[in-house]
Amino acid sequence: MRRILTYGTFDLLHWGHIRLLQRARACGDYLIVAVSTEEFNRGKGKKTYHDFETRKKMLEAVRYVDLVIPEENWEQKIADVKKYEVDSVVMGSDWAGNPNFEVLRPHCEVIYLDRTEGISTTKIKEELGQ
Ligand code: C2G
Repeated sequence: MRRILTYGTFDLLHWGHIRLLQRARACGDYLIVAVSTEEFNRGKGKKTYHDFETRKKMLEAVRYVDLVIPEENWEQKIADVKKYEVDSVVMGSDWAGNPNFEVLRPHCEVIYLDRTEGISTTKIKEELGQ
């Protein structure tokens, strides 16, 4: 059973997120999503519309997602890969080459999938005038 892990904020869940989850799941048989906590987002200077619990519940309702865990810091990824026996970490291409993910290569495969153009949480907020 190939186990896949991905990380993200997944605020205002949209088609770009769903397409990423769909393709990440298709890379294996089991998809784990590590969703960022409020604390971690504050550290990234990110304010989300939905809180952690809501973003977690929304992801758990997505057919491609098998398990949702908290992303609390940048340093947990190697431990996550070992703890959940992950075969591949899959991220969108905006993360391609990022040291936070390249550091995982000795422990698992790292795959970057093309981002879905024309959609982002920021764009949604801007177009809704927030
Ligand atoms: N994504 C995508 N296409 C979009 C928007 C997002 O493929 N139009 C992908 C991103 O590349 C990422 C995932 O969907 O792999 C989640 O995106 P965000 O919620 O914006 O997550 P991010 O802020 O990139 O947080 O430790 C890593 C961070 O937690 C990632």
